[in-house]
Amino acid sequence: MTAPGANLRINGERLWDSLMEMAKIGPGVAGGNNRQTLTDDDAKGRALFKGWCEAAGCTMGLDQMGTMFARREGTDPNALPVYIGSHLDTQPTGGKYDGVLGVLGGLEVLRSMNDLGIRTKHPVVLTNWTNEEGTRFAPAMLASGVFAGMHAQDWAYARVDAEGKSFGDELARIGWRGEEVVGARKMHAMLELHIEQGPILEAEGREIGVVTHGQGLWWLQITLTGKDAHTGSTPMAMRVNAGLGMARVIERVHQIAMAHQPNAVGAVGQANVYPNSRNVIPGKAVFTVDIRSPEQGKLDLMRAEVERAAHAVAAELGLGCEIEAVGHFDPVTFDPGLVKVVRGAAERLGYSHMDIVSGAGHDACWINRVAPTVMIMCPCVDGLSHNEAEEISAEWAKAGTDVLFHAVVETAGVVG
Ligand code: HGY
Ligand code: MN
Ligand code: MN
Repeated sequence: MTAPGANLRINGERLWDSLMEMAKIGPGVAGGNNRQTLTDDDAKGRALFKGWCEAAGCTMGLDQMGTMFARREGTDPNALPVYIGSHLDTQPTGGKYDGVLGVLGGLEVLRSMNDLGIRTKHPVVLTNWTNEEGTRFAPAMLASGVFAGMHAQDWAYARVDAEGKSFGDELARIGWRGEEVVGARKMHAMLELHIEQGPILEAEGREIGVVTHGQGLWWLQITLTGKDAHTGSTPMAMRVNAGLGMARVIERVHQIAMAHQPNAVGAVGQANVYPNSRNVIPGKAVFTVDIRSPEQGKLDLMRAEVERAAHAVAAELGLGCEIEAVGHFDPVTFDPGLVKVVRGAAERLGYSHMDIVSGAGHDACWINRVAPTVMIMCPCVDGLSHNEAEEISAEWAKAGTDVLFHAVVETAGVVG
């Protein structure tokens, strides 16, 4: 398809206003957002997004995982649509742009196409994927995973949060469970705009990341069981301390990731000890190991080493040890043809750019299994994300959305 002219640009101010408007819903305590999936705030954000899409002339779809689809017609109704979008759910201490830039940047593309009277052969569908973050209901990218056939829908509905509420019940409670069969939609292509969530683009002074690959990931939930006992009167030799075991495993995870540098990361972000009382030796510890690498062999080796280390620590301390894989996807190679389109768009628009591997997981990582897919990234300040202080510049937001605009128009094919 022919590439659009360099003068084709989005309305950066309107985009920024929409980002700030959405940020008012589910505010955090330090300037960011706490709009976790399937909460009342998520429902409010969905309603605002739906109103904006309808005002832009889109027809709305909703599937059984609550994923929202806003369709802008093309001249050929039978042509498979070009999908754009990301997610509106946030971490509990999330930023204003993680996921949201991809959704509202996509909306800005539709608004700009309307302003400029652009008609495309393929329809364009803007998507809000349910539960990308996976923090309330593990794993991450849950709805896009069901869409790509990686998870059964019943399994997804049965996922529970820390209060024992199930995904399926909460989706019904907020009134956003649709009728569409998940995954029935077929795609011509999928393009996701997202902030980098890392320091590379800013450090290199580049405005655009052309995402060629994505890291693979394992989330391993480890449960160590020992014996509750008095922290004062129990002799050290008699203790069966699950908290100590967790501490040793956390250290081993760090050492394993460091031993596989470069291109390996590992940490424990979620950890609970029980009964979590100041003067009780923890009889149980439950924590999730997050390890990632763009290299399949390294990723699988790290998983084996973490599991071996956990069992060794458990044996040293006389603890029970159960390990459950609660999240996984292999390293991703995005569509080379779409990567070329994105790179060409950045070039044509005069934005500095570089190829990059996504450190974070995204819905695009799953959709890449069922359609040609690519990602576009913009920098974020100090590479900080999953932190309420997450920040981007309006210029970076505009640059990423301009590139998305060009890549969408080229992929969907301008008519007339
Ligand atoms: O975990 C991730 O990489 C994504 O932010 N859900
Ligand atoms: Mn995200
Ligand atoms: Mn995130």
